[in-house]
Amino acid sequence: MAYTLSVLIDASGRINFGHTYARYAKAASHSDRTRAGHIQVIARIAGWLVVCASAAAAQQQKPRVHLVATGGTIASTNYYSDQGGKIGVADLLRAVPAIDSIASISTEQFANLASSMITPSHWLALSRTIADTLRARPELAGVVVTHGTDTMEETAYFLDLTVQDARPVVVTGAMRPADGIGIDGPANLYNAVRLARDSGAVGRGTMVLLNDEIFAARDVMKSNTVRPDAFAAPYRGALGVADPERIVFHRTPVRAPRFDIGAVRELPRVDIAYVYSGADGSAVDAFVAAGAKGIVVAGVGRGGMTGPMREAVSRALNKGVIMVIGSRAGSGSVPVGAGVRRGSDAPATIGAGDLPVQKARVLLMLALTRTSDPREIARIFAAHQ
Ligand code: DAS
Repeated sequence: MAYTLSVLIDASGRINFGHTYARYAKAASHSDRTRAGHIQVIARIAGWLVVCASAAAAQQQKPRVHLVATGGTIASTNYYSDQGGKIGVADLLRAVPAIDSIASISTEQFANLASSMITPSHWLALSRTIADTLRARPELAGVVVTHGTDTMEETAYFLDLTVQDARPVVVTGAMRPADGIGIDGPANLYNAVRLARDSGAVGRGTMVLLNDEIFAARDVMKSNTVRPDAFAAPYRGALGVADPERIVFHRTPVRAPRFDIGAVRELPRVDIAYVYSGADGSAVDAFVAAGAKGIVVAGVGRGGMTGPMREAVSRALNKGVIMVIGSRAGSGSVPVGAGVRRGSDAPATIGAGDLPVQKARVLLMLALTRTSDPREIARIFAAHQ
């Protein structure tokens, strides 16, 4: 039996239902036809409500992931011109419609900056935002942060050292801009969400995902200026991979107790001094004069220095500045040591272990929020190897 329904809203705003119930169209009385029409409308509304309810239920069953956007190439357009543009978090998501099928995403535009503009104050604020969100939303599976790649490893390590929640924080970005050719941003974002909602990611801390590879925030380094496979963990290797079928973990990262930054308003000044042939001690002296509480030296090989630099380091130690010695080699370790000279209480340099100097700086900044005792700081560095 064919049935046709029409709804007309007249000039006075009254809703009129018109309908034809084919077999009875002629025979049925006007009130019967009206009743049939109303039933039909109610049935349709009920059907629509059922569809909405099941869509909402499906949405609720999907893992929930919170996306915090901070900027970087992934959010940049016209990148290689002097008229660069930016896109916001909604456009980042629009480029990856498939995300909708794997997670229910909430978003936050924390900043829209090149990562060279991200400062230690941003680290503090970002870490607090993530911690607050995780605390307030127990239903979240994890958090994804989009970030410029240039200083991604520093922000990611800071988050790894300060976010206490066991749920994963995944930092991602892109080496190619949002309007580039063969762009990597959408795939990286999609895989980052897959990782953030993966139950195997719980307890692995902050991770960095680009180019299908998963790295511990502690171990990862940007190792190329433009290529999509720019990220590597030269000393310890990747944590796992985002294969098309599943997230695969090869190992669990080393994780020491986190730092509580609840009462920290500002991070202490820590600088990095680079060693090279003929380097004198000017950089170290200048950092001390500028008020550095700690200095990380990017030594040659296993932490070597020129004679004048060694003298500048001794001067800094005598003034109570904490001196951490790493390597500019890019891989390998400088033994941590005890923080004081053997047989005396005179301060000694502390080795960075296998932390790259930019990561040793992050750890030293946080260690200095707890103590300025070199022995204690050496213990903290040892615990984070
Ligand atoms: N635009 C640079 C940055 O913000 C590079 C990048 O994101 O790849 O770090």
